[in-house]
Amino acid sequence: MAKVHLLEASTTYGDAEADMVRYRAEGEQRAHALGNRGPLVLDEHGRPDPAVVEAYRRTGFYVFEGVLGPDELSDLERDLAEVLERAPATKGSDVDRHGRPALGTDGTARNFGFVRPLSDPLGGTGAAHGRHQVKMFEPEAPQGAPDWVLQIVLGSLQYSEAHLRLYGHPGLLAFAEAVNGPDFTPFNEAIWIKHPGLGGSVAWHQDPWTHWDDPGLDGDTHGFNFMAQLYGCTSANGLWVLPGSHRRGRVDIRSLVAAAGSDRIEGAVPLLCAPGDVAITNRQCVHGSFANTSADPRVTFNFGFHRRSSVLGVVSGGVHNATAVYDAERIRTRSEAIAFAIDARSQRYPQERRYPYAPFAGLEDRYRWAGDLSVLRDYNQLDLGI
Ligand SMILES: O=C(O)CCC(=O)C(=O)O
Repeated sequence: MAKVHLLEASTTYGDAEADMVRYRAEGEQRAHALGNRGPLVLDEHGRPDPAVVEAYRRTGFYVFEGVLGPDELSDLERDLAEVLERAPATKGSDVDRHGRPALGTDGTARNFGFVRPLSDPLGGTGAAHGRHQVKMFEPEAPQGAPDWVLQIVLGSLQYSEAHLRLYGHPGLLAFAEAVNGPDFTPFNEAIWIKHPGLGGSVAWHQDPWTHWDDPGLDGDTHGFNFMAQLYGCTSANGLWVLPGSHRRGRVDIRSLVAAAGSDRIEGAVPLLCAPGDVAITNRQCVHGSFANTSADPRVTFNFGFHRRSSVLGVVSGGVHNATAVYDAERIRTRSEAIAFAIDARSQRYPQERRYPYAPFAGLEDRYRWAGDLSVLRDYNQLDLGI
Protein backbone atom coordinates (compact mmCIF):
# COMPACT_ATOMS: atom_id res chain seq x y z
CA MET A 1 0.00 0.00 0.00
CA ALA A 2 1.29 3.47 -0.83
CA LYS A 3 1.98 5.43 2.29
CA VAL A 4 0.49 8.89 2.60
CA HIS A 5 3.05 11.61 2.71
CA LEU A 6 4.22 11.75 6.29
CA LEU A 7 7.26 13.81 7.23
CA GLU A 8 10.37 11.70 6.91
CA ALA A 9 13.56 11.33 8.90
CA SER A 10 15.24 8.81 11.10
CA THR A 11 17.69 9.25 13.90
CA THR A 12 18.93 7.43 16.98
CA TYR A 13 18.33 7.45 20.69
CA GLY A 14 21.67 9.22 21.16
CA ASP A 15 23.75 7.89 24.07
CA ALA A 16 20.94 5.51 25.03
CA GLU A 17 20.78 3.84 21.60
CA ALA A 18 22.46 0.53 22.57
CA ASP A 19 20.35 0.20 25.73
CA MET A 20 17.24 1.03 23.77
CA VAL A 21 17.99 -1.61 21.14
CA ARG A 22 18.40 -4.24 23.87
CA TYR A 23 15.25 -3.08 25.68
CA ARG A 24 13.21 -3.33 22.49
CA ALA A 25 14.46 -6.86 21.71
CA GLU A 26 13.72 -8.09 25.25
CA GLY A 27 10.29 -6.45 25.20
CA GLU A 28 9.44 -8.12 21.87
CA GLN A 29 10.35 -11.53 23.32
CA ARG A 30 8.15 -10.97 26.36
CA ALA A 31 5.29 -9.74 24.16
CA HIS A 32 5.34 -12.92 22.08
CA ALA A 33 5.27 -15.09 25.22
CA LEU A 34 2.08 -13.54 26.65
CA GLY A 35 -0.43 -15.55 24.62
CA ASN A 36 -2.64 -12.54 23.93
CA ARG A 37 -2.83 -12.30 20.16
CA GLY A 38 -4.83 -14.00 17.42
CA PRO A 39 -7.78 -13.52 15.07
CA LEU A 40 -11.09 -11.96 16.09
CA VAL A 41 -13.41 -14.93 15.85
CA LEU A 42 -17.12 -14.81 16.71
CA ASP A 43 -19.44 -17.76 17.30
CA GLU A 44 -22.74 -18.28 15.45
CA HIS A 45 -24.43 -15.83 17.85
CA GLY A 46 -21.86 -13.14 17.07
CA ARG A 47 -20.07 -13.54 20.42
CA PRO A 48 -16.29 -13.65 20.89
CA ASP A 49 -14.40 -16.60 22.35
CA PRO A 50 -14.45 -16.35 26.19
CA ALA A 51 -10.80 -17.49 26.24
CA VAL A 52 -9.86 -14.37 24.28
CA VAL A 53 -11.82 -12.14 26.66
CA GLU A 54 -9.98 -13.88 29.50
CA ALA A 55 -6.57 -13.32 27.88
CA TYR A 56 -7.44 -9.62 27.50
CA ARG A 57 -8.54 -9.42 31.13
CA ARG A 58 -5.37 -11.21 32.31
CA THR A 59 -2.84 -9.06 30.51
CA GLY A 60 -4.78 -5.82 29.92
CA PHE A 61 -4.38 -5.92 26.18
CA TYR A 62 -4.86 -8.15 23.16
CA VAL A 63 -3.81 -7.95 19.50
CA PHE A 64 -6.52 -9.01 17.05
CA GLU A 65 -4.68 -10.01 13.93
CA GLY A 66 -5.84 -9.24 10.41
CA VAL A 67 -9.13 -7.54 11.31
CA LEU A 68 -9.01 -4.96 8.51
CA GLY A 69 -8.67 -5.97 4.89
CA PRO A 70 -7.03 -4.08 2.03
CA ASP A 71 -10.21 -2.17 1.06
CA GLU A 72 -10.77 -0.83 4.54
CA LEU A 73 -7.11 0.07 4.93
CA SER A 74 -7.18 1.95 1.61
CA ASP A 75 -10.29 3.87 2.71
CA LEU A 76 -8.61 4.81 5.98
CA GLU A 77 -5.44 5.84 4.18
CA ARG A 78 -7.34 7.97 1.69
CA ASP A 79 -9.13 9.78 4.49
CA LEU A 80 -5.90 10.23 6.39
CA ALA A 81 -4.27 11.81 3.32
CA GLU A 82 -7.18 14.25 3.06
CA VAL A 83 -7.02 15.09 6.77
CA LEU A 84 -3.30 15.79 6.48
CA GLU A 85 -3.87 18.00 3.43
CA ARG A 86 -6.52 20.00 5.21
CA ALA A 87 -5.05 20.07 8.75
CA PRO A 88 -3.73 23.34 10.19
CA ALA A 89 -0.38 24.04 8.54
CA THR A 90 1.30 24.18 11.95
CA LYS A 91 0.44 24.65 15.61
CA GLY A 92 -2.05 27.46 16.07
CA SER A 93 -2.63 27.99 12.36
CA ASP A 94 -6.14 28.62 11.05
CA VAL A 95 -5.16 27.69 7.50
CA ASP A 96 -3.95 24.49 5.91
CA ARG A 97 -0.71 24.11 3.95
CA HIS A 98 -2.50 25.47 0.86
CA GLY A 99 -3.74 28.61 2.65
CA ARG A 100 -7.36 27.39 2.87
CA PRO A 101 -9.34 27.52 6.13
CA ALA A 102 -8.05 24.48 7.98
CA LEU A 103 -10.14 21.50 8.95
CA GLY A 104 -11.82 22.08 12.29
CA THR A 105 -11.78 25.88 12.20
CA ASP A 106 -15.59 25.85 11.82
CA GLY A 107 -15.92 23.91 15.07
CA THR A 108 -15.50 24.73 18.75
CA ALA A 109 -12.62 22.51 19.75
CA ARG A 110 -8.95 22.62 18.80
CA ASN A 111 -8.74 19.01 17.69
CA PHE A 112 -5.29 19.04 16.09
CA GLY A 113 -2.44 18.49 18.54
CA PHE A 114 1.15 19.34 17.56
CA VAL A 115 4.40 18.55 19.35
CA ARG A 116 8.04 19.54 18.90
CA PRO A 117 9.90 16.80 16.99
CA LEU A 118 10.88 13.86 19.24
CA SER A 119 9.75 15.75 22.32
CA ASP A 120 7.66 14.78 25.33
CA PRO A 121 5.28 17.67 25.98
CA LEU A 122 3.36 16.05 28.85
CA GLY A 123 5.71 14.05 31.08
CA GLY A 124 6.26 15.64 34.49
CA THR A 125 3.65 18.36 33.90
CA GLY A 126 0.27 18.85 35.53
CA ALA A 127 -1.52 18.51 32.16
CA ALA A 128 -4.36 15.98 31.88
CA HIS A 129 -4.77 15.78 35.66
CA GLY A 130 -1.02 15.17 36.09
CA ARG A 131 -1.26 11.58 34.91
CA HIS A 132 2.00 11.68 32.90
CA GLN A 133 4.20 11.55 35.97
CA VAL A 134 7.71 11.49 34.50
CA LYS A 135 9.34 13.11 31.49
CA MET A 136 10.64 10.77 28.79
CA PHE A 137 14.09 10.99 27.25
CA GLU A 138 14.00 13.45 24.32
CA PRO A 139 16.40 12.51 21.52
CA GLU A 140 17.88 15.36 19.51
CA ALA A 141 15.77 16.31 16.51
CA PRO A 142 17.44 15.79 13.13
CA GLN A 143 18.79 18.76 11.18
CA GLY A 144 16.10 20.53 9.19
CA ALA A 145 13.25 19.14 11.29
CA PRO A 146 10.11 21.30 11.28
CA ASP A 147 9.27 23.27 14.42
CA TRP A 148 6.12 21.26 15.05
CA VAL A 149 4.71 17.92 13.93
CA LEU A 150 1.08 16.83 14.05
CA GLN A 151 0.65 14.08 16.64
CA ILE A 152 -3.05 13.67 17.31
CA VAL A 153 -6.39 14.41 15.67
CA LEU A 154 -9.20 14.30 18.21
CA GLY A 155 -12.88 13.89 17.41
CA SER A 156 -11.74 12.12 14.26
CA LEU A 157 -15.13 10.62 13.30
CA GLN A 158 -16.20 14.08 12.09
CA TYR A 159 -13.26 14.19 9.64
CA SER A 160 -13.21 10.62 8.32
CA GLU A 161 -16.06 8.46 7.14
CA ALA A 162 -13.69 5.50 7.03
CA HIS A 163 -12.97 5.96 10.73
CA LEU A 164 -16.72 6.20 11.34
CA ARG A 165 -17.24 2.90 9.50
CA LEU A 166 -14.44 1.30 11.49
CA TYR A 167 -16.21 2.50 14.65
CA GLY A 168 -19.22 0.41 13.61
CA HIS A 169 -17.20 -2.82 13.14
CA PRO A 170 -19.50 -5.68 14.24
CA GLY A 171 -16.77 -7.92 15.64
CA LEU A 172 -15.11 -5.15 17.60
CA LEU A 173 -18.45 -3.91 18.95
CA ALA A 174 -19.32 -7.49 19.96
CA PHE A 175 -16.06 -7.55 21.89
CA ALA A 176 -16.95 -4.20 23.50
CA GLU A 177 -20.22 -5.79 24.58
CA ALA A 178 -18.47 -8.86 26.01
CA VAL A 179 -16.27 -6.63 28.18
CA ASN A 180 -18.59 -3.73 29.04
CA GLY A 181 -22.10 -5.16 28.62
CA PRO A 182 -24.68 -4.52 25.87
CA ASP A 183 -25.31 -0.92 26.98
CA PHE A 184 -21.64 0.10 26.64
CA THR A 185 -20.99 3.77 25.94
CA PRO A 186 -18.42 5.72 23.95
CA PHE A 187 -15.25 7.22 25.43
CA ASN A 188 -13.47 9.14 22.66
CA GLU A 189 -11.80 8.70 19.27
CA ALA A 190 -8.52 9.94 17.85
CA ILE A 191 -5.95 9.39 15.14
CA TRP A 192 -2.41 9.09 16.53
CA ILE A 193 0.36 9.93 14.07
CA LYS A 194 4.00 9.13 14.71
CA HIS A 195 6.04 10.63 11.89
CA PRO A 196 9.24 8.68 11.13
CA GLY A 197 12.24 10.14 12.93
CA LEU A 198 10.15 13.04 14.26
CA GLY A 199 7.15 11.75 16.21
CA GLY A 200 7.13 12.74 19.88
CA SER A 201 6.72 10.42 22.84
CA VAL A 202 3.69 9.94 25.05
CA ALA A 203 4.98 9.65 28.61
CA TRP A 204 4.04 6.57 30.65
CA HIS A 205 0.60 7.00 32.15
CA GLN A 206 -2.67 5.36 33.09
CA ASP A 207 -5.55 7.12 31.35
CA PRO A 208 -8.06 7.50 34.20
CA TRP A 209 -8.45 10.34 36.65
CA THR A 210 -11.70 9.28 38.34
CA HIS A 211 -12.77 6.26 40.44
CA TRP A 212 -9.29 5.32 41.71
CA ASP A 213 -10.54 5.40 45.29
CA ASP A 214 -13.90 3.83 44.49
CA PRO A 215 -14.38 0.64 46.58
CA GLY A 216 -15.99 -0.95 43.53
CA LEU A 217 -12.92 -0.38 41.33
CA ASP A 218 -12.11 -3.44 39.22
CA GLY A 219 -10.08 -4.20 36.12
CA ASP A 220 -12.79 -2.90 33.77
CA THR A 221 -13.90 0.26 35.55
CA HIS A 222 -12.29 2.62 33.03
CA GLY A 223 -12.93 0.74 29.82
CA PHE A 224 -10.51 0.36 26.95
CA ASN A 225 -9.33 1.69 23.61
CA PHE A 226 -9.31 -0.17 20.33
CA MET A 227 -6.17 0.77 18.38
CA ALA A 228 -6.38 -0.06 14.66
CA GLN A 229 -3.05 0.02 12.88
CA LEU A 230 -2.82 1.40 9.36
CA TYR A 231 0.84 0.53 8.77
CA GLY A 232 1.42 -1.80 11.70
CA CYS A 233 3.58 -0.89 14.66
CA THR A 234 6.91 -1.96 16.06
CA SER A 235 8.79 -1.76 19.32
CA ALA A 236 10.34 1.47 18.00
CA ASN A 237 7.25 3.40 16.95
CA GLY A 238 4.40 1.66 18.76
CA LEU A 239 2.70 1.78 22.12
CA TRP A 240 4.22 -0.07 25.09
CA VAL A 241 2.08 -1.59 27.84
CA LEU A 242 2.90 -2.92 31.32
CA PRO A 243 0.98 -6.24 31.34
CA GLY A 244 -1.37 -6.76 34.28
CA SER A 245 -1.01 -3.18 35.55
CA HIS A 246 -4.72 -2.51 34.99
CA ARG A 247 -5.37 -4.51 38.16
CA ARG A 248 -2.86 -2.69 40.35
CA GLY A 249 -4.89 0.46 41.05
CA ARG A 250 -3.09 3.73 40.57
CA VAL A 251 0.55 2.93 39.87
CA ASP A 252 3.45 5.04 41.11
CA ILE A 253 5.19 5.50 37.77
CA ARG A 254 7.94 7.61 39.34
CA SER A 255 9.11 4.55 41.29
CA LEU A 256 9.06 2.37 38.18
CA VAL A 257 11.30 4.86 36.39
CA ALA A 258 13.53 5.27 39.45
CA ALA A 259 13.89 1.47 39.74
CA ALA A 260 14.78 1.17 36.05
CA GLY A 261 17.15 4.15 36.17
CA SER A 262 15.57 5.42 32.95
CA ASP A 263 12.24 5.59 31.13
CA ARG A 264 12.79 1.96 30.02
CA ILE A 265 10.58 0.56 32.78
CA GLU A 266 10.91 -3.11 33.61
CA GLY A 267 8.49 -5.70 32.29
CA ALA A 268 6.76 -3.47 29.72
CA VAL A 269 6.08 -4.91 26.26
CA PRO A 270 5.44 -3.32 22.87
CA LEU A 271 2.27 -3.77 20.84
CA LEU A 272 3.51 -5.62 17.75
CA CYS A 273 1.06 -5.28 14.89
CA ALA A 274 0.87 -5.77 11.15
CA PRO A 275 -1.22 -3.42 8.99
CA GLY A 276 -4.88 -4.17 9.72
CA ASP A 277 -4.31 -5.56 13.21
CA VAL A 278 -6.44 -3.98 15.93
CA ALA A 279 -5.18 -3.95 19.50
CA ILE A 280 -7.39 -3.46 22.52
CA THR A 281 -5.73 -1.80 25.51
CA ASN A 282 -7.23 -1.39 28.95
CA ARG A 283 -7.18 2.30 29.92
CA GLN A 284 -6.01 1.38 33.43
CA CYS A 285 -2.81 -0.23 32.11
CA VAL A 286 0.39 1.75 32.44
CA HIS A 287 1.22 2.59 28.81
CA GLY A 288 3.22 5.03 26.75
CA SER A 289 5.27 5.39 23.60
CA PHE A 290 8.83 6.50 22.95
CA ALA A 291 9.85 9.17 20.49
CA ASN A 292 9.80 7.59 17.04
CA THR A 293 13.45 7.63 16.01
CA SER A 294 12.77 4.87 13.46
CA ALA A 295 12.21 5.28 9.73
CA ASP A 296 8.73 3.74 10.02
CA PRO A 297 5.54 5.78 10.27
CA ARG A 298 2.84 4.73 12.71
CA VAL A 299 -0.81 5.73 12.31
CA THR A 300 -3.34 4.41 14.83
CA PHE A 301 -7.10 4.89 14.70
CA ASN A 302 -8.22 4.86 18.33
CA PHE A 303 -11.74 4.43 19.65
CA GLY A 304 -12.71 3.56 23.18
CA PHE A 305 -15.72 2.31 25.11
CA HIS A 306 -16.89 2.29 28.70
CA ARG A 307 -19.25 0.42 30.92
CA ARG A 308 -22.39 2.55 31.28
CA SER A 309 -22.29 2.33 35.08
CA SER A 310 -18.78 3.83 35.06
CA VAL A 311 -19.91 7.05 33.39
CA LEU A 312 -23.57 7.54 34.31
CA GLY A 313 -23.95 10.40 36.79
CA VAL A 314 -20.21 11.06 36.97
CA VAL A 315 -18.95 14.64 36.95
CA SER A 316 -15.86 14.61 34.80
CA GLY A 317 -14.01 16.10 31.82
CA GLY A 318 -11.32 18.72 31.88
CA VAL A 319 -8.84 17.04 29.53
CA HIS A 320 -10.17 17.55 26.00
CA ASN A 321 -13.53 19.08 26.89
CA ALA A 322 -15.31 20.92 29.67
CA THR A 323 -16.15 19.36 33.01
CA ALA A 324 -19.82 18.38 33.18
CA VAL A 325 -22.19 15.80 34.55
CA TYR A 326 -22.52 12.74 32.36
CA ASP A 327 -26.27 12.36 32.63
CA ALA A 328 -28.42 9.93 30.62
CA GLU A 329 -29.19 12.52 27.96
CA ARG A 330 -25.55 13.33 27.34
CA ILE A 331 -24.67 9.64 27.14
CA ARG A 332 -27.47 9.03 24.67
CA THR A 333 -26.57 11.98 22.46
CA ARG A 334 -22.90 10.96 22.45
CA SER A 335 -23.86 7.35 21.65
CA GLU A 336 -25.65 8.42 18.46
CA ALA A 337 -22.26 8.25 16.77
CA ILE A 338 -22.32 4.47 17.32
CA ALA A 339 -25.76 4.20 15.69
CA PHE A 340 -24.61 6.23 12.66
CA ALA A 341 -21.38 4.25 12.46
CA ILE A 342 -23.22 0.91 12.35
CA ASP A 343 -25.39 2.15 9.51
CA ALA A 344 -22.48 3.70 7.59
CA ARG A 345 -20.63 0.41 7.88
CA SER A 346 -23.55 -1.73 6.77
CA GLN A 347 -23.90 0.39 3.61
CA ARG A 348 -20.21 -0.11 2.74
CA TYR A 349 -20.07 -3.78 3.80
CA PRO A 350 -23.63 -5.10 3.21
CA GLN A 351 -22.43 -8.72 3.44
CA GLU A 352 -21.37 -8.29 7.08
CA ARG A 353 -23.70 -9.04 9.98
CA ARG A 354 -24.78 -5.64 11.33
CA TYR A 355 -24.04 -5.16 15.04
CA PRO A 356 -27.29 -4.82 17.05
CA TYR A 357 -26.50 -2.00 19.49
CA ALA A 358 -29.05 -2.51 22.27
CA PRO A 359 -29.53 1.14 23.40
CA PHE A 360 -30.73 2.04 19.87
CA ALA A 361 -32.66 -1.14 19.06
CA GLY A 362 -35.68 -0.34 16.86
CA LEU A 363 -34.35 3.13 15.98
CA GLU A 364 -32.31 2.06 12.97
CA ASP A 365 -34.36 4.20 10.54
CA ARG A 366 -33.74 7.31 12.60
CA TYR A 367 -29.97 6.84 12.31
CA ARG A 368 -29.54 6.13 8.59
CA TRP A 369 -26.18 7.43 7.46
CA ALA A 370 -26.54 9.94 4.62
CA GLY A 371 -22.84 10.65 4.14
CA ASP A 372 -22.87 14.10 5.72
CA LEU A 373 -20.05 14.35 8.25
CA SER A 374 -21.26 17.78 9.37
CA VAL A 375 -23.92 16.07 11.52
CA LEU A 376 -21.00 15.04 13.72
CA ARG A 377 -19.47 18.52 14.00
CA ASP A 378 -18.22 19.03 17.56
CA TYR A 379 -19.70 15.69 18.65
CA ASN A 380 -16.57 15.12 20.74
CA GLN A 381 -17.47 18.02 23.03
CA LEU A 382 -19.60 15.30 24.63
CA ASP A 383 -16.79 12.75 25.00
CA LEU A 384 -17.03 10.68 28.17
CA GLY A 385 -13.56 10.82 29.67
CA ILE A 386 -13.12 9.41 33.17
O1 LIG B 1 -0.54 5.75 20.68
C1 LIG B 1 0.15 6.36 21.46
O2 LIG B 1 1.35 6.56 21.29
C2 LIG B 1 -0.45 6.89 22.73
C3 LIG B 1 -1.84 6.42 22.96
C4 LIG B 1 -2.31 6.69 24.34
O3 LIG B 1 -1.59 7.03 25.24
C5 LIG B 1 -3.73 6.52 24.64
O4 LIG B 1 -4.51 6.20 23.75
O5 LIG B 1 -4.07 6.71 25.83
